[in-house]
Amino acid sequence: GQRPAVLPNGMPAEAADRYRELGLWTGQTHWDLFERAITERPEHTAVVDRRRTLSYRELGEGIDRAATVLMAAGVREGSPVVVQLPNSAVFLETVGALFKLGAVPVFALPAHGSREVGHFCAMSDAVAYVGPRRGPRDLLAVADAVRRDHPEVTPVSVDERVTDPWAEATVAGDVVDVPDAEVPVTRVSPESLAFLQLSGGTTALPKLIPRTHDDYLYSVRRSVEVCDVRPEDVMLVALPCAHNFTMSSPGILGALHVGATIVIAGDPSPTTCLSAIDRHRVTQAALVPPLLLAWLNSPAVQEHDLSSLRTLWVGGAKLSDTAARRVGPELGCTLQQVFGMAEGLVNYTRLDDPEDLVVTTQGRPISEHDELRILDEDGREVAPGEPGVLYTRGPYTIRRYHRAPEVNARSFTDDGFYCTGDIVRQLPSGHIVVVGRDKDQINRGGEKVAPEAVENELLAHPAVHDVSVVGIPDEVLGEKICAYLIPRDGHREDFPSVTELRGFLRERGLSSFAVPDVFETVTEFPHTGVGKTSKKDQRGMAQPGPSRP
Ligand code: J2J
Repeated sequence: GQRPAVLPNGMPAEAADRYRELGLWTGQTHWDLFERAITERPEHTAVVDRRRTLSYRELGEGIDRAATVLMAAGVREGSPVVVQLPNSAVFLETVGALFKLGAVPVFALPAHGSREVGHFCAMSDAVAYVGPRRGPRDLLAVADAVRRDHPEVTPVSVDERVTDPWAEATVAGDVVDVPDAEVPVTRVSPESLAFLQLSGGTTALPKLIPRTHDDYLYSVRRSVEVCDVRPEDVMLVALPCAHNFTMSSPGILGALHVGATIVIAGDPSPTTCLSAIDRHRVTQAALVPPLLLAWLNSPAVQEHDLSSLRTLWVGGAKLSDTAARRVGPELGCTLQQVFGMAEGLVNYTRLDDPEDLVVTTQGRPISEHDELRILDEDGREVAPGEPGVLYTRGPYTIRRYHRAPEVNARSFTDDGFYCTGDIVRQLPSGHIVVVGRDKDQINRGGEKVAPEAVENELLAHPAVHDVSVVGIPDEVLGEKICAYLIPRDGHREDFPSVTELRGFLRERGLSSFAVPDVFETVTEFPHTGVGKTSKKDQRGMAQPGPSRP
């Protein structure tokens, strides 16, 4: 067909041409990446999870079996498919199969509730939803809700905890016959929509992030170079597979790009992960700051041989200097801080950076073609080294969200810069220090929560008159979620307990990580000069320590 004037990621065709001429975009697709590893390193171990160890050849076979099941669910070229699976080799088989069929994964996290997943189904025009067949109760409830509310979406269920998951997989409740046959490849344009990633909510419902093959794989290849990922490496996956950090920085796709081994931990706990490092001779892992703290403070560090570990990537939320300094001496490996976002821009401290930069900055961009603007409140560039809001544009940063014209108008400038909402300073070396945030978002140890999403659900409770949700400081998480509630008249005495409120939110389909840590009932909210609720004061109210003058 005709080439569109604007690509699915919002980039104009001229920008695409330039990135191709510069050699940044190579025309590679995600299936090409899988295919190359499968054909070039068939006997090398591709993936290890709690139950299965698959060579690249076996991964290829698993992908064909998954593809057969997905075709039975009506998945074809261009079909959006919501994937919500626990961490396991089945996740890789599913995503590989979707790429082989030219279909478009929509990357839900296991913690997303039915409210969010229903939104992903509707916004993407999903034809199928792949979820677990047995297992976590919350996840099964999401699958039930999708079946109930989205009859147009074909449910596919697969149990990652059996040795032959695809033999028992169901499509709309029926087991599918899976012959040992190769499924033909559907070749797609590298400029087409590769998948939809999710934004770390600033709006009540997460936005869908359209990434193309060309743009995303450029960032993966650059991450592989900056992080020195090698074919003999063994990468531990402890964070949710579907998250952008886990997928691409340098992540699962970085490992596949060089044909390395991916070890998927059953859970992120230090006990599980540190013993996996020892047993599988893991060379690298990606963590959010609270997990790094859990690892550092775990007695399991002494019990295991961690000498194989070369690099830890830590990002998703601000890492404290204190924790950063402990990595080298206590875990015997190099720290790379990562400041990234599913919309695009990724920064790393470099492996040969001096210690001071590694512990006090969040790194510098992976590409010399990343354009950064740091602006003050009036939209003017700040003086060098001064803090301001970070705007960015470049070869792998989207210039629009999927089907969200109103949000696009405020999230992107007319010339295509993305407003990150992060307040940063840039050092003469190019390194960035994240100093704050100019967006209504809570970053709970790397998990992004939109206060509005939580407020909307709490307001639906009959005992609640008004609600305001804010992030309050927490030593481990950085921030945790606090809901201030004003009871309705007549409900002050019989106001629901914390347990009841939590249950209410989960039942309404709110994601598990968005459920508040703390509930406070009050009679009124502090106000700003113009009578709006002052979230700033509310954050301060919960803050221990000396009061302001
Ligand atoms: C402070 N804030 C950070 C950091 C992200 C790699 C790593 C992380 C993500 C990610 C990612 C931070 N220090 N080191 O996609 O590829 C906050 C910022 C940012 C937002 C993006 C990747 N690293 N952040 O976390 O899309 O506020 O991506 O804008 O989930 O997380 O969130 P998300």
